[in-house]
Amino acid sequence: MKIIVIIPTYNEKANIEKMVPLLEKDILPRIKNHQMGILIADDSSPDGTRGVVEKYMKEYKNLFLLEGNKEGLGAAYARAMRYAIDKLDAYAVIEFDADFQHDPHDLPRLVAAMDESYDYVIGSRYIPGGAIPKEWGLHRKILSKFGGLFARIVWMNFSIHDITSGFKLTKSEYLKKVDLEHLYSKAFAYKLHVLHDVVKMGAKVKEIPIIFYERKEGVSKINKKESFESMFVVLRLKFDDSVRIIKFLFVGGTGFIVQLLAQEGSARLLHFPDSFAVGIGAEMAILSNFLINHFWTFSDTHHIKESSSFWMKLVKFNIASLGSIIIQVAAIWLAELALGPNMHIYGFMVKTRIAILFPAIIFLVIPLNYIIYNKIIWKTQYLKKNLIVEENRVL
Ligand SMILES: Nc1nc2c(ncn2[C@@H]2O[C@H](COP(=O)(O)OP(=O)(O)O)[C@@H](O)[C@H]2O)c(=O)[nH]1
Ligand SMILES: [Mg+2]
Repeated sequence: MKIIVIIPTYNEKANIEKMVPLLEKDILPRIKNHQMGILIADDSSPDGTRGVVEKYMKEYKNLFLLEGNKEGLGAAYARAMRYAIDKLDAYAVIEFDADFQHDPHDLPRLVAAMDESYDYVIGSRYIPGGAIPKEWGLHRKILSKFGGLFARIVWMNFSIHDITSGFKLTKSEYLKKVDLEHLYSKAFAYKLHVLHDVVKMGAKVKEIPIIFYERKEGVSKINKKESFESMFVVLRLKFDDSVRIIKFLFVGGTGFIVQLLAQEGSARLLHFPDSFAVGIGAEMAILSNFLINHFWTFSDTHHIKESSSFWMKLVKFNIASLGSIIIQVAAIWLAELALGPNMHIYGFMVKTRIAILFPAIIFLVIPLNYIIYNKIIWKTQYLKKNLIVEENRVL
């Protein structure tokens, strides 16, 4: 398979002068079962990095250069990844720094992990055997650790220990489905976006320990404002993931209003008996909730062939709604049995049926409905699978 090591450079002449021959003569030949290549993504470095690369290109036929304007690390990587996939036909790409902070001797270990059938291999500083530079002060150590911790907490993903590592291998099959041209950051935080998307697609991830060294030549291009941008990117991605649940909650709110309007309308204007009006109100709310959820909250699921027809979904939705009523009745019945018809909360006497209604809806009805809608009615679990099937057809 063809694997391209992408090295972004900005004023890395001294480093690239040593790095290219080391990789070409010593490291890459050790990887015998793959066709290895190097793509330097240089942003017109004023120090003449380009000249060095062009000199080496005469000697090494698997060395490529992609020039661009300086927009940031993420922009350089996005451009280089696209080039590696489309023009160089890469099966996988490796993200790798020019400045020897990543040990070139670790490259074969990343590839070996891919050969073990992993799709996304992360060189990790924060698992046993990995390390960050001893020379770093406490401030820098905390900052480095905090960025990743923030993402892990917001995304509730604790299975990956080094989210901000810049040394990793990604199979193109996954990278192709990432919208590289619209990443939320053109700078350092691009890597959070790519990781988020690749993991969400269900890539098999492996972390291998790496030691991250102190930079020896040249200067770091990272600045403080990037930490804030990273947090913003993490939150924006979380928001994207939460859009469905936000819509779902909103629809629930509109259902309440529809119920009230239909109930009062049929009682006051049409003079239906009260109990009948309540029934009409409830069914109207169920109907409107179903329609808005079907055509808005879950509109991206219509092509899923594993799911049932529109009418069957409506039937299931009604059954689920009936289930919600039963849960509420049962919760109140049990609470009254245990606590009596009245409760004392902070010295106030409250009817048990009122005190229990809110927690029952928030902790039982809403989560349960959300799960039923996703798993049983609109079957969102098939979205990921269908996406991959579609992709294969196009290829
Ligand atoms: N092409 C390109 N490369 C960049 C840019 N910013 C950083 N790099 C390269 O990305 C790698 C990592 O950057 P560095 O400044 O060392 O980040 P740090 O290790 O986090 O301090 C190095 O090889 C840099 O030359 C950029 O804007 N464009
Ligand atoms: Mg560096």
